[in-house]
Amino acid sequence: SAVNPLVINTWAFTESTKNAFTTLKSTSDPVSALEEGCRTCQTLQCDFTVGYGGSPDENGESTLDAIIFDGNTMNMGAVGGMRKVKDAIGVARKVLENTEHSFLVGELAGQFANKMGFPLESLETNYSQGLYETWKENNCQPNFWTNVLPDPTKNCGPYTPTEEKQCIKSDPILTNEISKDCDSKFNTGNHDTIGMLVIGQDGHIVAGTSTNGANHKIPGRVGDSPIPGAGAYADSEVGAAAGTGDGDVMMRFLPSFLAVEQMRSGVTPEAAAQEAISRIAKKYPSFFGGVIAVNKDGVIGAACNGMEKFPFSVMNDTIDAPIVNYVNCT
Ligand code: SD4
Repeated sequence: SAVNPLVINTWAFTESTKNAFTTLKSTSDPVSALEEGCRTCQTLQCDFTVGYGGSPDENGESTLDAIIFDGNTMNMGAVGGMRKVKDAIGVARKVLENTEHSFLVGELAGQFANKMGFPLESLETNYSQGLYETWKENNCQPNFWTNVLPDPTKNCGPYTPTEEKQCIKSDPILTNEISKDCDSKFNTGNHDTIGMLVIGQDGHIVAGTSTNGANHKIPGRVGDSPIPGAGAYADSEVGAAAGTGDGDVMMRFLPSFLAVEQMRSGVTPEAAAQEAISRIAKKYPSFFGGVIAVNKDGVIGAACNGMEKFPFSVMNDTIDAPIVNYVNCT
């Protein structure tokens, strides 16, 4: 059935929405639209959380995660912790279309990319270097990703176990006060992955993400964004969903898969997104994250937790430019 072609993505990344929609109109290919949309954010370094030069790990290196999930074929391509290649979404497409595999990781994902023609280059910038230096000067604080303190004599690692209770992001046993403090620190420039959902005129639905992950992560850490069913999921018979936020926690609940399955069972995209968020919040009340969802009729919904409002950007044929919507969070 013919639907109104549609692009929706997390946050107010309207340049991405616009470029994706323009590509969708000119190619009628949702995969190309999604790739172009996410690439726009990679190039613009959206909030320094997409593309090169952001979220340096404990060694100061930026690594990239991305996925494209095709809801027609139920095929996918993803990269996780990819080193030294800027165009993560472009490489994800190569994994999708040029291999029988689904997911390549790390140094070797970069080598695959290089064989496919992508240049190997440093992902470091003055900005990412600055984040890293400041964090090191601060004795590697804050660090939400370990439950032990770094050994100051060892240049931020390995870690020395301690009795002292650190501010651990999303630890359900934290008091609200500490948890809020964690949230406020965590929310400072440490989110905003792009997650995008595209519906073509012919009902072909594609979902994807691109991100540089989380600040000061332990090298090797991969978040939710490139994981199918966690960062993004699509089924052209039903709809699609994508998530953003505290990926270490969110991936445990496969929120994008859950939202799509909720829609399959007949609930609205809004209720589906809310169920995906609520399932996580039940165990991790202060977790930070948002989910966007769309059904095959082009009805959209979103839900969020741990922030006040969650913006997402939408474009279709009925409007001249992308519109940013805000959903109130639980
Ligand atoms: C991650 N989900 O790597 C990403 C970060 C993010 O909004 O989406 N922040 O955990």
